[in-house]
Amino acid sequence: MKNSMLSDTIAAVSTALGEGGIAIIRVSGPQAISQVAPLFRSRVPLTEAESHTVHYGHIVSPDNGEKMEEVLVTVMKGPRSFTTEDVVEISAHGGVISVRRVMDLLLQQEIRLAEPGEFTKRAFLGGRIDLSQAEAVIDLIRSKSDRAFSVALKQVSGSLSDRIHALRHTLIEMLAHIEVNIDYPEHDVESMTAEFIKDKSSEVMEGITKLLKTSNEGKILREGITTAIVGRPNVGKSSLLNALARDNKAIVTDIPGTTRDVIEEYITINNIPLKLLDTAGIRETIDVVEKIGVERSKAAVSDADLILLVLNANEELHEDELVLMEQIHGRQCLVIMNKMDLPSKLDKDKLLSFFEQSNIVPMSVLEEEGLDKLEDAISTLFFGGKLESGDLTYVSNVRHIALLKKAYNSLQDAYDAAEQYIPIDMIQIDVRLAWEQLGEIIGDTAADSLLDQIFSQFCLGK
Ligand SMILES: Nc1nc2c(ncn2[C@@H]2O[C@H](COP(=O)(O)OP(=O)(O)OP(=O)(O)O)[C@@H](O)[C@H]2O)c(=O)[nH]1
Ligand SMILES: [Mg+2]
Repeated sequence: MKNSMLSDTIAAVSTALGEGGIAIIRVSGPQAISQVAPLFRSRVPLTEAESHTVHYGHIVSPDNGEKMEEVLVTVMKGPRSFTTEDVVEISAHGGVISVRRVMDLLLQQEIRLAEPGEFTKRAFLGGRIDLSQAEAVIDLIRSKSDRAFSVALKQVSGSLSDRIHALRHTLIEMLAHIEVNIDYPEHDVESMTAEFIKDKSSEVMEGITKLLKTSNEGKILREGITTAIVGRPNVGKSSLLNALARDNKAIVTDIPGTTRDVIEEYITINNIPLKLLDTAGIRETIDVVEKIGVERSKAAVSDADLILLVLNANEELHEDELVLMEQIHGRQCLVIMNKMDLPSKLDKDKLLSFFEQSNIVPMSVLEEEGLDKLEDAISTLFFGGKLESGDLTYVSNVRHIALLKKAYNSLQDAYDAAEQYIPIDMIQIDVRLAWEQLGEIIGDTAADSLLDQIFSQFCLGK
């Protein structure tokens, strides 16, 4: 059924549009080779080319044989191709006209423009990758740090799929046991079956819990830690942003109230991606623009995953700072005692009544002192410093997380039912549900609308 939809041939430019070294146009479908052949002139006709070979030649107009572009064409016959169908990849000169000429000719054949993600969708429908692997391809493209890329690469290779398969395997065992039980109730010792169901449900629930535990870290790796730098005017917030970003992104002056708007910058610290937000210094003000800025600072604080509260060590704690400290109490935050190059006037005991010693970082941004300590404190806070070692399987996709939770709940229901000796065919429903919910992660039991929604997130030509 699925395959009848795939009989047409699709084409798209798979490289970024604009000028570049080369542009690659990808064509896929059961007829791809015979449909591109009339447009390609080379020593070996495309229809006689062996799989996985590259051919030099020209794209020609099929009407008059005029040479339209000079290209290299790669032939990959299915199922040993990305889409599992016959694939022809045309490497052309990387220019707008070149790409348009080739695409125009292709689209005059029985070839249509691919939808975003359609190549990957065919790889999925062809059974080459499952849904969680396809989704990891999107993550690969969007990765903002080396670490996030490695995690996505592992998922593309099937690390998450393997875990899901293992869990589902246990559920199938349970279902088989239950089935026998329903068919041959005379063989059953009721209490033994209940024990079996409880054991196996717990086992799978444990597996799910382990995966869910990785989800926080996974989300951070994927989306970055939203980090708000806040404090009173002139304490050195913009200086800190510049130091962490190693760039003069924000304006720094000795005039309090320099920063009026939220400034964003993406950085990575020990491979952890951070979205840094420099904000306007918080104080009472009658300046209309600054007032709006202060409001935005407060909004940034409430949305942040991490708050860096910057204080000027050369001044005593200000009333506004005490209010801020009250507000951020209990949140993930680090206190930066800046300007340590100047004599300290800060009441450290007062600080310690709000924050742990380990969350207070003395610094002098001006003299570049303490930056390493701050970076270490951030990685410890989020990954306990253990980021470099360990397994790279993280669940970060919200869809996967939601399904894992649902499957967990279904199994909890099965467990509770077994405990209460509820009839076995009722328990069967819960176990089957969990099996389906886990299956949806890898696309084994996914609706078409879901597939469309997922693949439409891809770029054209992927
Ligand atoms: N002595 C000393 N001066 C610093 C240090 N860090 C920043 N400054 C100076 O403090 C002044 C204010 O720095 P900014 O980074 O603009 O401060 P801010 O917190 O962004 O200020 P607003 O944008 O007004 O809220 C500048 O003159 C900086 O050079 C430091 O560690 N030691
Ligand atoms: Mg500033």
